[in-house]
Amino acid sequence: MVTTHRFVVERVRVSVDLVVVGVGYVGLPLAAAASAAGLSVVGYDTSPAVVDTLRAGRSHVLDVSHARLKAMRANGFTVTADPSVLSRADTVVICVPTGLGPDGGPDLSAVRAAAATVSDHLRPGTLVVLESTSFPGTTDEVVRPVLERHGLVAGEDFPLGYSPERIDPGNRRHGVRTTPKVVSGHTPLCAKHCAAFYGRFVDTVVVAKGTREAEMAKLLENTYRYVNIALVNEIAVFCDRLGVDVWDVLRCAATKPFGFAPFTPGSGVGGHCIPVDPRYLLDKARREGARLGVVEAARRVDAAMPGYVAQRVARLLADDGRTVAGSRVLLLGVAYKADVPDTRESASIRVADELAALGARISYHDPVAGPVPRLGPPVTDLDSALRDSDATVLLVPHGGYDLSRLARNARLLLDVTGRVPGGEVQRL
Ligand code: SAJ
Repeated sequence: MVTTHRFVVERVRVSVDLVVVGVGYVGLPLAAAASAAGLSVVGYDTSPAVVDTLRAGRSHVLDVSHARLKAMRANGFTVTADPSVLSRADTVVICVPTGLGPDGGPDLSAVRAAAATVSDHLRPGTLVVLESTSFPGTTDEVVRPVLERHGLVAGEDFPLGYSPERIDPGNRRHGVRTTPKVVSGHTPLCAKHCAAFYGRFVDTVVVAKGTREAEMAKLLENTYRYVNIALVNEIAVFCDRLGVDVWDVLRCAATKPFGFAPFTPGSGVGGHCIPVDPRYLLDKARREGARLGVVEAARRVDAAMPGYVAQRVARLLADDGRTVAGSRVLLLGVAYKADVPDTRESASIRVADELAALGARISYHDPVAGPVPRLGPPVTDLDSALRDSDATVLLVPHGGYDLSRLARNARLLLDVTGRVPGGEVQRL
């Protein structure tokens, strides 16, 4: 008699140390740091373009080079659009965008969708961490109910935490491993799990009292920048009225070795964090019936800066006997900050709108950021554009600009950045 042995092979679940949900400018550097520390990491993203780009070995994130991505892949890093990988995760970190909705308020749709996908594949014991920036209560009141919708209970069946991202795009000095990481948990035990996880690849872990403290800490960090940028912008406008050189004021003030953090005036605050996060704070305050007067005032100052820059251009042209209407104005820099190829919420675009409303004929150049569709194609020949323009405005001090050359070749130059050498240059 032939005995057939039927081996019942339990599907061996090969666990993954970390699944990052959303491999963008926050998720990919996180994955890179964990991978470099030897963790097995999988990136999960709903964008086929992101998955295909990374699978082709190309990084779409400034702070993760192709070489670093290659090293990650050599360490076993893979990317997928298949959420079933989440069922094999020991830890899931959600790094999806939290922007503004059409009403100007918080848009948590990506966070909700990510939490729903995680909940569909959540296993008992999996640590789930939210990194996306949002108002206090998001982890507990928005994410937790979604994760629990199939019956698992946070703090009992799985640990739940919040740890704000602190990625500074383009910052070569501070990365994920070397930037202190604030962590928190739904319960003290959740916080311990969260701290132990990040402690595997981050040098310094700081445990907050709870998820709301960690959420608020992040909003404070960025709103602090927003308010102080508004302060120096307000001082810059006042100095202009007084005939005081605000750049020399800032140079002198910055010598104070304590109690003063230098900020620079400009055309306004751009990017997907600093102009957005204070709106999350203001929305939370509104819903709680509270007023944040300092933050509201900063918003008014920031909103006025593009118009102020446009007025300064008009003044520059008027001193040259020209009106803005019909003048050719060249804008240098449409990225939201220097040396970052990103135009989201760029104040430069708001300056373009203000100048166009005054009748100026706008052209623009940016050596780093791609074209801005609604401004038309950028100029490619900078020298001829400088010669052909009635006025040039340096809005973003990209490292690739030869500032002395700009001063020599521009007919009229307004330097919003305070970087162009030479006493005769008009500055903000
Ligand atoms: N800006 C000024 N004056 C300043 C500093 C900045 O006008 O003195 C403008 C910039 O031009 C830019 C905007 O503000 O348009 C934001 O600049 P940022 O340097 O804060 O850069 P982000 O938004 O790319 O990154 C910030 C992080 N930056 C720093 O801490 C230096 C940090 O606040 C957060 O980790 C990150 O946002 C985030 O993701 O929250």
